[in-house]
Amino acid sequence: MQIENRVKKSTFLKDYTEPAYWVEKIELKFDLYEEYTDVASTMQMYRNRNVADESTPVVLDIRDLEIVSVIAGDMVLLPGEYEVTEDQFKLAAAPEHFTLEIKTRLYPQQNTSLEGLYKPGGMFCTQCEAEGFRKITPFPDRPDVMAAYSCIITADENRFPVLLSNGNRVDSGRLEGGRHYVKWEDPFKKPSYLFALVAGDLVRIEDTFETRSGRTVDLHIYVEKENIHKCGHAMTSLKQAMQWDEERFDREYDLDLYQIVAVNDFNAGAMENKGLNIFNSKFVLADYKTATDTDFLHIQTVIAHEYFHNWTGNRITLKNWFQLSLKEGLTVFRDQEFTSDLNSRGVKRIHDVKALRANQFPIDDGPMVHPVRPESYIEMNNFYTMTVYEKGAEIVRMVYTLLEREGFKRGMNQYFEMFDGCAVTIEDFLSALEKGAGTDLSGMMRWYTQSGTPVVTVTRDWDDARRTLTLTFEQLTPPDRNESVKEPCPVPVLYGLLDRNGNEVPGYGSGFFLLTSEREEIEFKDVDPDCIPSVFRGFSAPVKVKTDLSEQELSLIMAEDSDLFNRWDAANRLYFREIVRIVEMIQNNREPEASGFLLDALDKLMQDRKAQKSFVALALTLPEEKEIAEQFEKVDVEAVHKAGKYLKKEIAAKLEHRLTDIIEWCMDPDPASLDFEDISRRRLKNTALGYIGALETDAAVQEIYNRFANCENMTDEIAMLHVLADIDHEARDKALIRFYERWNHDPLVLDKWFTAQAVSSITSPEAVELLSRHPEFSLKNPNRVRALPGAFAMQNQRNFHREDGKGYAFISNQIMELDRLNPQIAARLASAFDRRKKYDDKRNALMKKELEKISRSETISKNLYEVISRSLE
Ligand code: B3K
Ligand code: ZN
Repeated sequence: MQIENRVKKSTFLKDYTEPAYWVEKIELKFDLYEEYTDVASTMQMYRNRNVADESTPVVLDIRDLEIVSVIAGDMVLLPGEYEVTEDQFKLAAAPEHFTLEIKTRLYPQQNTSLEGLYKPGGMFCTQCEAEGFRKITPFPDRPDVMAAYSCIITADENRFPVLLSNGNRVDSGRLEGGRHYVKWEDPFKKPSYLFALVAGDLVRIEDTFETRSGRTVDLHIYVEKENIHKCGHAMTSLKQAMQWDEERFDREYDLDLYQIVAVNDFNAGAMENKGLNIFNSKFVLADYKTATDTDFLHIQTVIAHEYFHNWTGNRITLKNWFQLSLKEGLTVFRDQEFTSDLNSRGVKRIHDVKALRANQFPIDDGPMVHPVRPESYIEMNNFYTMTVYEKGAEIVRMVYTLLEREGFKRGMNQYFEMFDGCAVTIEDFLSALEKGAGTDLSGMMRWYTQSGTPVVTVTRDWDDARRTLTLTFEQLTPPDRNESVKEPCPVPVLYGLLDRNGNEVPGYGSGFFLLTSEREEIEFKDVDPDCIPSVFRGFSAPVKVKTDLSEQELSLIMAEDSDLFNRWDAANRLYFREIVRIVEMIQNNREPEASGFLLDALDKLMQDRKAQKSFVALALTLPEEKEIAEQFEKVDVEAVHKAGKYLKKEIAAKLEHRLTDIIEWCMDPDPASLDFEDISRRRLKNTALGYIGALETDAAVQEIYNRFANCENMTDEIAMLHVLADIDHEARDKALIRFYERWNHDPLVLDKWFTAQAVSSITSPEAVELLSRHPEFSLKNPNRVRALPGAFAMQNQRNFHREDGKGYAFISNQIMELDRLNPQIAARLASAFDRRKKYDDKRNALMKKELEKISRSETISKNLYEVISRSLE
């Protein structure tokens, strides 16, 4: 019964109250040893008179902590003089100002949750967001308590020559017994989730950045010795981000030192600790032999994202965790803009929307549905979601559209001015923008508080006499567990109008209108009857759009629209329609057949030499099976797989000559170059080769294998491996063995080897289970979990959902084992079952059985409990 309560306790936004005591200053001392770590924390605290008086107890958060001693003021307290429960440390009362000194003993080498202080490999590091600081020392571990930190670290000098924390290094020296110490002081007050410590035998690359006011900032990136040659791209990205933030947002860096450390075992992508970012090594380390173009782009984005947090998150932080999107949605928007400015805006937009539709829209339709600002949580870490991050960024983007570039900039400057050094709410953010820009944003708050994806239906009416086209927009958000009736949201619509040849109809080039109610109309006067509306250009709102456009009209938009996003979107819609049609043919035992109009449209696209190559690659990419699954009320797993495979092969067979031309067109990019044109060449060439591979003839397989064996960089090598891994041919094994032998010394590349197999449509549950017993597989490394069971459950529709339920059983066993080690990652993996209701009764029942099995575990973590119990509701 006790376990039940432990995991069921929710925290509600409506219950928020200010903290009873503030922490002015905290001095930390860490003595790191092989078997344990001693932590001494001395806090200067004072009462918050708004909410507390002399009888108010001091309550600090704790988790899994061994308390060694407590001194309050000058008094050593005996254990009976303070109270320790499972999650709280309590003093009955305290004077208005007081000092509290608490010593704890930690066992970082046993900490497999990778939260708090832990010891991956031979180093020590911390991860405190969201609530990990309480695993280090008792503290009001909430983002609105901002304190000044200092930190002394002592450790063996040989084993841990590098000792890092936030802020500035102010002192260091030798100690007895081969030990040494370093003292750090952070001049900026911060919440506990931004505290960080690193100790290890690391090397660094160094650079400097001169800020626009003329200060020199030292930039250090720390890695393990063998990776020193792989940090250059991360450093370049950091400097690009620093410069961009000065130019676009007037934001300068505020300390004299910026440090990044790469860690192999890391739950998230990276962490924006003040002055000491800790990164998953995947988002730091890269050279062209071991990292793909996509990896390079991700590094640029994540480095920038964490850097941008220095202002949006650190200088201005959150009043409570419910406001998470205030920093994450806004910072994702900023990193998207950065990437768009540096690379291709249109291509970036397509990638982002594709990811949002594939991964966020399904959350809104599943058991974890929550508003961008959630109302409650059991485990905060479960709310680091695409909804909070990416949908949050879409809301900021809509605000940006409404205020336009200059208004938005004024609004942001107002926000920085008003709230620097404060812990604030999303309402504060919107009101600062309103004030700065002088534009009313009322209504936008609904996007944060109401869950679900609005569906906007656009219909056309033609009035012959008036030569007027009327577009009617209707919005409806389906009810969910949060609200049974949804209110309309303000939906910005960017649109244009094309004539029958695909030219913009003059006067309607960059139309904008704001849909605020359930139903509104716009009129196009004095136009031709066959003009075609192109709506939601650039995906101007995170909604599902339904239109009455015909295949021919979509083909024209795909070929001619001036908006790159809508060109891609039209192609994507054509694919969906086509595959749904083919699925129905298969279900009715009819011979599948691809439509002429689609082949014609693709034929044309493949000959478009004016188009950007990355765009062509995206427009030629068929939707993944999990995206296709979303098109159906109930998914027919095998038919979807067959339809996708058939269509790809048919396109390849009918347009092989065009594909060959494309490969020719994309010849010889410099294998080491990250120039956008070179990246685009590789992308398009590999997309075309994916089609060639789909032919599955001996000649095609041979060609792919030859290319695989002669690759000069990882982008090409892994692309060819994925093609081969999906073909039942002896070349598949040969390639997998070759790749393994070549790369098994490099953990990040080995992850790719696991993933290539995990996502292959011919990797059975039995095969993936066997891989999970590979000596190189470990549940202790989150990247490896994401690479194998994660990739299998999320991206291998056909085999995860195999009819006999073996895929489900494998994943649920992994989840249960993982939950004992790392609850955060276990809960992530458990979301694989979230689409349960999309599948037939038999599969649904099999998934339910696994969920019930997991839910019966007596040691279930609250992370996992929250996800599983919602799934079972
Ligand atoms: N703020 C961190 C994520 C922390 C995850 C905690 N479970 C990285 C980021 O979003 O920038
Ligand atoms: Zn972030």
